Amino acid sequence: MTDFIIIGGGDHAKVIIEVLRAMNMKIIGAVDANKDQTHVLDVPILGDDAILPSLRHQGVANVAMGIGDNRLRERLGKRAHELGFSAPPLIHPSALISPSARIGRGVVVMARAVIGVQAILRDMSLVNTGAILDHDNDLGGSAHVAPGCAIAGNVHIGDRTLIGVGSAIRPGVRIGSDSIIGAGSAVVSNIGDKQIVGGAPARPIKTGAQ
Ligand code: JB2
Repeated sequence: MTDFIIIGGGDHAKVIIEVLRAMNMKIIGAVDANKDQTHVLDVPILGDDAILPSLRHQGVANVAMGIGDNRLRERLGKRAHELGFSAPPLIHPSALISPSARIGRGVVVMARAVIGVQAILRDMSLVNTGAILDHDNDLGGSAHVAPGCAIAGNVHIGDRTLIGVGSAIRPGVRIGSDSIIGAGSAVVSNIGDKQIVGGAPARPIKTGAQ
């Protein structure tokens, strides 16, 4: 059984705990910035990020990123990498992953998600519960596709972009980095970097504000 430390002890960490258990992985504990917190579900909080070097020194090899915020997940994932931790992809057993998909370091694919042929999930990206990414998608590093999204084929999504819950994206659309697609959007044309859009069809809400 492979040992994991979870980085983060909030709501996303709870979901990660269940993915790890469904994969039959062993959880040593979690680290969280909130020193007053003792547990996330029944998993003990061992301390804050300052204890990561000693955990690595003690032989703990793997981290699971229990942080939903894309920028924070990216930053803490890089730090864990620098400390020598591995971040194996976490794929819930009920997810359907094409054998030709490329899955990066620290990627998480939640329950009932579907990843199509020759899709690319870059490092630390997150495909949440029941989301569909069809063939030839390219999901950027630390990007997040929220629950129930339907992403058609050949869509490119940039680094750290959030696709809000239940959104739909037309085939071949390109979405830049650091953008937010609001919940329930229908994206039918390209979206640039650092855009915040919403609605059907999706239109700018505000720009450059992230
Ligand atoms: O630097 C940090 C740090 N900063 C905040 N290091 C560590 N180790 N932990 C940090 N945190 C902790 O992340 C906070 O103290 C808090 O316990 C946790 C964030 O918890 P929260 O429940 O606010 O968010 P989340 O990231 O677990 O979940 C969000 O994203 C998910 C994708 C929520 O919006 C969920 O609903 C969503 N499903």
